[in-house]
Amino acid sequence: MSDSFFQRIDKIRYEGPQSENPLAFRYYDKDRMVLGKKLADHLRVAVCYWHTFAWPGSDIFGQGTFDRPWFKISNPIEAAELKLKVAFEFFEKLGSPYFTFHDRDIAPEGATLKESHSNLDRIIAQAEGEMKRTGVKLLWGTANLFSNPRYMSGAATNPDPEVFAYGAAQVRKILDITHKLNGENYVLWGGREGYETLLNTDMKREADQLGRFLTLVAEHKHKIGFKGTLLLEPKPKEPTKHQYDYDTATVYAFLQRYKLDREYAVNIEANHAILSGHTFQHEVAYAIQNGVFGSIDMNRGDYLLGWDTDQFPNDVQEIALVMATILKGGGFTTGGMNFDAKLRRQSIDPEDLFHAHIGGMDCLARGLLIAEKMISDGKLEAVINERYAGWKGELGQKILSGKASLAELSDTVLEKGIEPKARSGRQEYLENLLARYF
Ligand code: XLS
Ligand code: NI
Ligand code: NI
Repeated sequence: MSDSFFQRIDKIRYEGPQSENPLAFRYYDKDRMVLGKKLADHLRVAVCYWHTFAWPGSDIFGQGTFDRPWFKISNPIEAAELKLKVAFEFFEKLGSPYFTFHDRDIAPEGATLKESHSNLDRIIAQAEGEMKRTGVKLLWGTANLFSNPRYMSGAATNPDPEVFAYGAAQVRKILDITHKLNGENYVLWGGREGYETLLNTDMKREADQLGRFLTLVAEHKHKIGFKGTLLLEPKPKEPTKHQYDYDTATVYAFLQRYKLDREYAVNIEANHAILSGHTFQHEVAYAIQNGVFGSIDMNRGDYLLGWDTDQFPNDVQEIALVMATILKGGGFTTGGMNFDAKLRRQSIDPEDLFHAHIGGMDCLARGLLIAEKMISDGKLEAVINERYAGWKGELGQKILSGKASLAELSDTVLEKGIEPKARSGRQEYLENLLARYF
């Protein structure tokens, strides 16, 4: 069995925008300085294990299309070992500084939880070695609390407390592992935390259960001294009709209600934002403004399809606006940009994995470089500052500081005969200004 799955591919290098080499970066120049920081340190790119190495290319109508050697090994531990080798060969050749994984992506589920744990221990020991050898770091770990049938009615929100406890056991294990691997974050995506019909669902009770679960996770984090960030990943639908973590605003309200808003931040997925009826930039801006911005899952959807198609990013304008928003918010702390993205199932060659990630990284780098220009010349910012300038004046300050009552404001308007002047929002002017950056 070949343990160099990507032997035809050399390390991917930066060759500049003029390069015709499809296996080279044209914008992702990792050491280039951007606003005082290396480009790679702004983006903090991660490759995900599940779509890239665990998913066989199946869809609801058809079986896997990918011919990967580890899918053909009948011993699941040996398969996981080969998969791990190939994964790190990929991270190394691509030059992604980070990776991400679920417990069940990296090691097979056993017949009992004990067996699953020992499978994990065995593979994680090898992963630790690969991380040391390559210098590739863990952006975040997570538990798969949605694939196994036991979770069909939810994990934390299950009507059966035994399922809740089983989910807790899985999270405890993988949070400990994430800590051991120096993971920088821990993610919870509530795949089955939602409902199909209120005919069988007590929504209030399920919310309390979820609040309890998240509290237990936060307590455990502190107990073991994990310094990374706990992240919740909002998603509005799929697999359930009503997902409890609909969008950032819903998650933020939930966190406040259960007094967890200082314990958790959000992992915003680009296409989840779209599915919830928002732009990606809106979700990022909302999280930043409320102090819960954590990390990004960097995959686009398809505007004609209403589900999570998990495609690699290709819209430089969208990325530039989001990058500018992130930069203005101070950039990532523990978060980064995780490609929670997969190939189309006809893209069956090993090279396709490289084309996908190279294109994604170049798109992010290009977006970052454009955001740098937007921020440095300050033209867009100036329009916003000017638009709200009135609030710096006497009246604005009086209102904001709470020194004017409703009656006093009324008196002021009447006494001074105030008649506000309408001013253009200049959207088309701004859109033209934006177009000039591209
Ligand atoms: C699914 C989610 C999932 C999380 C990790 O839509 O994006 O992949 O990122 O469990
Ligand atoms: Ni995701
Ligand atoms: Ni998703």
